[in-house]
Amino acid sequence: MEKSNLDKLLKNQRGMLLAYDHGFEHGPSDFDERSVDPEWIIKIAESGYFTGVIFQKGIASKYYDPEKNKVPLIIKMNGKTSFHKDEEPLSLSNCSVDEAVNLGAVAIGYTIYVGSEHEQKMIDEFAGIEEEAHSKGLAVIGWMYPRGKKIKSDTDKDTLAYAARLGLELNADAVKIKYTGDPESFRWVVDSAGKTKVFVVGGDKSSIEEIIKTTSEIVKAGAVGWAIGRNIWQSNDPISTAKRISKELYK
Ligand code: FBP
Repeated sequence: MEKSNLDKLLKNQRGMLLAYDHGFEHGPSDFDERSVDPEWIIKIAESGYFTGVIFQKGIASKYYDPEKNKVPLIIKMNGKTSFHKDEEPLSLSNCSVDEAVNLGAVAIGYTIYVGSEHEQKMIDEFAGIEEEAHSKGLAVIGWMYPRGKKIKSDTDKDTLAYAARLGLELNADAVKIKYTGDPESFRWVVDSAGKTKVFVVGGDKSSIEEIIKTTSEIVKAGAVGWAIGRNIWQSNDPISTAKRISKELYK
């Protein structure tokens, strides 16, 4: 059986990953003067409430020090800019597994736009990365995002269950996926992922009450926790927001 480093990203079988690859995916428009600085994000990630932090290689290389920083690193391997808002997205790798290892990563992340007409290219690239990452002791997380004109709704229960199942079929240790909106339907998504753990995507900024409510629902449905960005570092007080979410997650 392949060894996985996913346990390094979990505490009591729950986890909260701080996502910060938005400068690549959306551009700096998601940031303000405080959150544009990766040093500030590392401070939030090191607050004790996060079990991992997600960076593209450039931020990791210039800001993350594996000797000093305690929060485990996940390197996001692929990405695309928002200039290509085409209906059939494609995202390809810009980093090697060896580079992720050298940067101090315990895991890699890779987006597959499930349903896109370019899906197969991402599946093929993911397969090679998965094999190499596992052979080098890294955990593998699939960002399983249904997109493209074949996808009617990216929060549909059966569509998300299919995307989660694809993560299991491709040997991801965890998937990062959207919430369906209710715990009963999300339970089917989690069940479909089998032994592949489920992290939920934070999404656009919403109220803290909404995030706390969703936290209790996703835990009830069997997810391990969040991979969350904007709802943390766009909040007025990111560390106390993280503390409140973490309290609910570990209840
Ligand atoms: P958020 O919690 O801010 O939604 O971050 C999760 C994430 O998956 C990021 O890793 C990524 O940059 C972004 O959302 C992609 O969002 P989208 O593809 O919807 O534009």
